Amino acid sequence: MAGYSEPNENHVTSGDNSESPENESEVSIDALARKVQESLSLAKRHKFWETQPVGQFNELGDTSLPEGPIEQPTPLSEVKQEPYNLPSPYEWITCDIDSEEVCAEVYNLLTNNYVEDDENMFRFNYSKEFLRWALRPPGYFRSWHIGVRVKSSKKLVAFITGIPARIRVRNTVVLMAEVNFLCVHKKLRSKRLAPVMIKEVTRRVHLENIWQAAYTAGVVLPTPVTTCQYWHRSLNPKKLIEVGFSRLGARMTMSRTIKLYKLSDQTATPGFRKMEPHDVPAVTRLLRNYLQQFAVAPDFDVDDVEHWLLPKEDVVESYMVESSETHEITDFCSFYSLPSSILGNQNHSVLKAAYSYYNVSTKTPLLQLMSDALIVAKKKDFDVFNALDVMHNETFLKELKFGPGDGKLHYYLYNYRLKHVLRSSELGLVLL
Ligand code: MYA
Repeated sequence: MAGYSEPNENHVTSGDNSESPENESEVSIDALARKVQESLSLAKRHKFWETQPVGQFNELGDTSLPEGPIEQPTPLSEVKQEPYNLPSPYEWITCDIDSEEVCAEVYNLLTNNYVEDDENMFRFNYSKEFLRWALRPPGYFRSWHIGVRVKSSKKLVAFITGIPARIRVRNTVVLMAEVNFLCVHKKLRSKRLAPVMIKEVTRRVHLENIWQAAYTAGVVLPTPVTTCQYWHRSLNPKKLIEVGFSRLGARMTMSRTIKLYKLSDQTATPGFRKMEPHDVPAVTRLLRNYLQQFAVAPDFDVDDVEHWLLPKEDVVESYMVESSETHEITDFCSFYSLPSSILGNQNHSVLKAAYSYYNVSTKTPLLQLMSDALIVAKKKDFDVFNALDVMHNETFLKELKFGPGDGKLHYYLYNYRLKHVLRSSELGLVLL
C-alpha cells in the first residue's frame, strides 16, 4: 500500500471575506496561472515513470490503444543478470523474513519510516506477524523481498517487496507481482533511490518470467486504473477524538458522539461464526463466484483462501454465515489488522485499525453482514473500522455511519493497459 487517510471534516472557512473584487480577480488569475503551469509541467514531472511501461497521462482517453500488455516479454536470457548499481555506500540484500532478526530489522525500518498521514500524526505500524503473512503467500519468491543496507554499518535503510498473484483483468487471468512496502529511510529521501529499487524488483520479477504488476499508492503517478476513497467508522470515538484522528462534530458533545457510534453487544445474523480450516473449500467457491462480477479481481484458489482468509490472531479475521438447516455457507466477511503509531500523544501510542478485506453477501444483506463485522471488530478492541469504496462497499458505508476520509488510494498496473479508467466499485482487489 498505501495511502493514509483520516476523517474528512468540512472546514468552515474563517478569515476576512471583505477583499475588493479587484483583489479577488488577482487571486483567481494567479491561481489560474499556477494551474496552467502545473498542467504544462505535468508531462515533465515524472522523469522515472515516463520511461516505464505504464499508461502515460497523455494517453488518457485514447481508446485506439489496445487493452493488455504494453510491452511483450523478452527472452529470459536477455534479462539483466546482475543487480542494478546502487550508490557506493549501499548494498543489496535479500531479506529472509523467516529470520526473527531480519524480520525485526524490516519491522523497525517500516515502523519509523513508512507511510504517514499528511499532517504526520500517524504512521502505519504493520506487525511482524502481519509482515510474515503478507510476504509469504503460496509460491512466494524470497528473492522478491529486497533490502538495501549501508555497507559499513549493515544498517537496513530501504526495502521493497513483491509477491506473486493471479489477477484477472476482465476475461484474462494474468500472473502478476503485487509490489508493496516500498520504503526509504527518512534521511535518504529525494536521492532517487526509489527508482533503482523499483527497477531491481522489476528485474527480479522478470527473472521469474512474470511481466506485469499491481500496486497502490497514496501519490498520483502515471496512471491510476482507479482511485478509491477510504471511509472510517468510529468504534472508540473518545480515543479517536483525543488523538486527533477525528473531531467532535458541530453541535455534538462527547456523550452524544459515544451514543451515536454505540453498537450492539451481539451480532444479529443467525449462524454468523468465525471461519475455520474446514470452511476453506466452501469459502473459495463463494468468493470465486462473487469476484467474477468485477473488472479486476484476484483469481483465488483454495491455497490462496487458506493463506489470505483463514483467521490469524491479530492479523486477519474472517466470519461467515452458515445456514442451520442446510449447513450451506451463504455469506462471508473479513478484515485485517493494521495499527498505526500515534506520533507525539502523551496518552495513547497506538491506534488499532481494522481494514475491510473481502466481503460476500448472497443471502444476508451486506448491510447487516457488515454491521456484524463492526460488532466483532469492536469486541476485539479496534478503535476504527476502515473501508475503501471498492466492490459493493458503497451500499453500506453511509448507513453504517462511516465518514469519508481525506486520503485517496490510487491503484496501478505495470505493463498492462486498460482502455478506460475504472469506477472504484468495478474493482474487486484489496491490497494490504
Ligand atoms: S506505496 C508506499 C510507498 N511508501 C511510502 O510512502 C513510505 C514513505 N515514503 C518513502 O519511503 C519514500 O518517500 C518513497 C520514495 C520510497 C516512497 N510508488 O527516491 P526518490 C517516485 C511509486 O527520490 P523518495 C508502495 O509501497 C516519484 O514519483 N513511485 O523519492 C507501492 C519519483 O519518480 P518520478 C513513487 O521520496 C510501491 C521517484 O519515485 C512513489 O526518496 C509501488 C522519486 O524517487 C510510490 N509510492 O522515495 C512501486 N513515491 O520522477 C512501483 C515516489 O518519475 C512498483 N515515487 O515522478 C512498480 C512495479 C514493479 C514490478 C514490475 C514487474 C513486472
